[in-house]
Amino acid sequence: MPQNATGVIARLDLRGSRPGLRELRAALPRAEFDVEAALATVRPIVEDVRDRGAVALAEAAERFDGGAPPSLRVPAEVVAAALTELDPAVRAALEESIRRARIVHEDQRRTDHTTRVVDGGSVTERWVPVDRVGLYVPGGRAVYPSSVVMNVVPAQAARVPSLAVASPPQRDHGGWPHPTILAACALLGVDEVYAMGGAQAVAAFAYGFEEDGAVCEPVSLVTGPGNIYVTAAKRLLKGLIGIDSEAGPTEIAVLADATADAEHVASDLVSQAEHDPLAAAVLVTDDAALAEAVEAALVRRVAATKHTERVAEALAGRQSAIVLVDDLEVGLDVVNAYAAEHLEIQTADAAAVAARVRNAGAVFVGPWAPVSLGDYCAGSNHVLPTGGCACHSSGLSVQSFLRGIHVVEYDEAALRDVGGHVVSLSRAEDLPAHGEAVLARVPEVEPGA
Ligand code: HSO
Ligand code: ZN
Repeated sequence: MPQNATGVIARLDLRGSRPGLRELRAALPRAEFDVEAALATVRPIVEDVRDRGAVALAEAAERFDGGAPPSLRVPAEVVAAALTELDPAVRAALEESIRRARIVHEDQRRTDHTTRVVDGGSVTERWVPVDRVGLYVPGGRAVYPSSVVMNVVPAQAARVPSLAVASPPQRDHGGWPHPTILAACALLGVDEVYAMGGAQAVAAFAYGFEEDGAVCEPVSLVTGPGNIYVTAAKRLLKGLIGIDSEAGPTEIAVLADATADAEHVASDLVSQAEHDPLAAAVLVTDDAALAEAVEAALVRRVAATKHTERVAEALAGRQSAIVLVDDLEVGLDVVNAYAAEHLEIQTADAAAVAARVRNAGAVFVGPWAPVSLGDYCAGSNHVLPTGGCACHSSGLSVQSFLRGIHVVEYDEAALRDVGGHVVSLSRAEDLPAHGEAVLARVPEVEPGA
C-alpha cells in the first residue's frame, strides 16, 4: 500500500471504483494473527496441567511468570486489601463503570418465551445460565480492570451461579495478580481468584485441579482476552469448554465525511492504536481535505502521546490506512466489508448512516461517542469480535452466558394429530424405530396424516 508524504499512515485510494466484497476483502488492511502457529507450544502445557494439576501450574508459573505464587488461590484478605489500597478516583470510576454496565446488561437479559404451536402443543425457549464460568484477565503490558468489569457484569446479569477469575502472578506484587485487578474483583463481589496465567490458566479452568485439599472445579465456559497462547489454549480446549470469540488485536474504523472534526478522528485513531503495535486504525472518508487534516493531526498527536513508539508502529503497520472513497455509499460498502471491532460514524445525519451498518462489533454514533467512552463507561460491552468476525459473531453480552433450551410439551391429542407425519418422515429417512416410538403411544395414526 502506498505510503504518503508523512509516512504516518498508508493511503488506499478507491475513488473512481465500487469494488465488490471479494475485492474489498483483498484490498483492505488487516493484521496477521497466526493462532495455529502457537498451538504446538501450547499443547504440552495443556496436557501437563490436565495430568499433573497444581504441580504443573506452579512449574509453569516458574517458567513463564518468573516465579510461582505463594498459592494458586488468592486469599480473601489479599483481594480485600487491594481494594482498601485502591486510588479513590480509580475506585469511583470503576464503580460508575460497573453501575452503567449493570444497567445495560440487566436490561438485556432475555426472558423465557412460550410458543403455542397447536392446541395442547407448545415449545418454550428457556434461558439457563451456564453452571460455572472462568474469566481470564491478562497481566503484563495489559492490566485492564475494565475488562474484569466487562466479563463479570454480563455473567452476573445472566445469574451464573459460580464464577472464578484467573490472572497471572506478578513478581512485583508478591506473586499475586496485579492489585488493580484484585480490587476490581472485590468491587464486583468476586471472591474466587487464582494467580495463574497463560495457556495453563485456561487448561486449569477446563480440567479443574486440587491444591492443598481445596478443589477448583472445572468450568463450562472460559471468557476474557489474552495473548496468542491464551487464545491458542482456548482453541485447543473448545468443545470441552465453551469460549467467547477469539480476541485478536484491537481495531477502530471511522467512517467520516466533511462534517467530521479532524482532531476528534485523529485522537480516536490514536486511542486504539495505543493498545498494541498490531492494533488497526482505519479511516474511511469521501473528503480528501479531511484525510489531509487527519493525517496532519496524527503526525502531531503521535509525537505528543505517551506511547509514541507503539502508536506509530500500529498506524504505519499494514493493518492501518486512510481509505478514500467517492461517496458514503461506497464508504458503507467498505466498513461493512471490513467488519471492524469498533466503528465510529462521524458524518452528517450519523444515526441514519449508522442504521445502515450491518457488520461491526459496536457502532459509535456521532461526535460525542468516542470508542474510549465504550471502553470504560458507556454501559456497553468492550469485549467485541475482531479480525472480521463481526460478520458472524457478537460481542460479549448477557446472552453469552445463557443457553436457550427448547422445552417441548405436547398432550395426547396433539401427538395423535401430527403422529402420522412423524411416521412418514421416519420411514423416508429409513429410521422406522422413530415412527414406532410414536405408534407405541398412539397406534391408530396413519402415515401421512
Ligand atoms: N479497546 C479495548 C478494550 C479496552 N480499552 C480496555 C481500554 N481498556 C478492546 O475493545
Ligand atoms: Zn481501548
